[in-house]
Amino acid sequence: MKKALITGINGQDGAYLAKHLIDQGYKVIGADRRRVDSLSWRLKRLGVDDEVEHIYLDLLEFSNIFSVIRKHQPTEIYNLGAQSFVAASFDQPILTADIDAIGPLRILEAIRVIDPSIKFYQASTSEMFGLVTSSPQSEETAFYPRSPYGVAKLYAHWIVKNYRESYGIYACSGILFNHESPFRGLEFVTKKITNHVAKMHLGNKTPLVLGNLDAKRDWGFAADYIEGMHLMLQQEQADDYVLATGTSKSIREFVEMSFNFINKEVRWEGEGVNEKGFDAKTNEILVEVSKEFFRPAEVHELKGDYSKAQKELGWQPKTDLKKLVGLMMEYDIERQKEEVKLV
Ligand code: NAP
Ligand code: F7E
Repeated sequence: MKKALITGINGQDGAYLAKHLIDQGYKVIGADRRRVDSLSWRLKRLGVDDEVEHIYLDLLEFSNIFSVIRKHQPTEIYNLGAQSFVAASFDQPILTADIDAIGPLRILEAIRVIDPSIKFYQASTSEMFGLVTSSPQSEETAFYPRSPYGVAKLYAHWIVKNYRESYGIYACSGILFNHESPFRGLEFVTKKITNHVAKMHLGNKTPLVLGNLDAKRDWGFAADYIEGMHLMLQQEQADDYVLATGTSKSIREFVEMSFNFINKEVRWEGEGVNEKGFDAKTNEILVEVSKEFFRPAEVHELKGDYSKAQKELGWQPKTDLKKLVGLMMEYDIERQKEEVKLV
């Protein structure tokens, strides 16, 4: 039986990947750092929490990583654990580097010593392209990270390549562009938007406050992307692959699509931090801009070229942005209704 160890099991991707692997007959060891309370609500919502063997693993602690791998002897390790919020990496750059750059190195060292036949997946990111040098971005595009998060992930990306070339370890990096879902963490812009718009739909009058509305992202659906992660570890040779949709939309457009879902049109007025979004019919203020949510250095535009993954893995995205916004809005409206019932 194949046995997968997933770090970051309680995050968005960890939950979807666990479900996918369990459906494929895997035994899943779900690892996350220790917390006072369990945070496995995503696994519960997907109906697989009881099938996952939960263990503690902190990417900061080598002895912990080493003994977990030696004890459980997984055939595949998916390293999804990370300090994954770009904005927070400017406040905690050293912690981010320790978890996101040295964390994967700790796992690779444990694999090298314990059993180099263990296959390894590293969650690389389009944030490594940062201030892009060409568009769309593929596996061949030069990197230019713009945050401590992007720089840390770039170290991890190269150390994966290095261990593959130096020790023959089957180690892959999936260079994934932004992928979202109803289970996205609340700080990320898509979820912040759909969650707030859902609240406004149910009567909340507080405007949604955002930062840079002009940044553009290539957004896909997380459940599609984790299938690509799994495929990367099933090839004859380990390699790195971009997963993306090949389309790019602004935060402003994502806001408009979310309000459209509740039958509201947004009319924009003003510029920069003075810009506001109004309900085109009622003139109610829907959106405001605050400096608080701008970053010291911004990634202005990302758009991925997933043709290598399509050709070699047979992978392609199945969910377009309109459908994704619909899935997130439906979920958030229902969840807000449940919370209202509890009060
Ligand atoms: P996520 O929801 O933030 O999940 C990350 C998980 O890592 C969380 O459960 C977190 O636990 C855990 N973690 C944090 N610090 C840790 C530590 N020291 N030791 C062990 N676990 C730790 O992220 P995601 O969206 O599922 O993304 C999965 C991976 O893909 C991440 O590595 C991310 O950087 C990368 N990635 C994501 C995207 C995207 O668009 N989603 C795109 C490219 C790459 P806490 O809840 O306790 O913090
Ligand atoms: O920001 C802008 C912000 O935090 C997207 C992570 O999963 O994807 C994610 O990183 C854009 C940025 O995601 C707000 O300035 C405007 O340009 O949703 P985000 P991210 O930074 O792209 C990559 C691929 C990863 O690897 C990361 O782990 O939206 N923006 N206003 C805002 N962003 C946030 N969070 N909040 C705002 O109010």
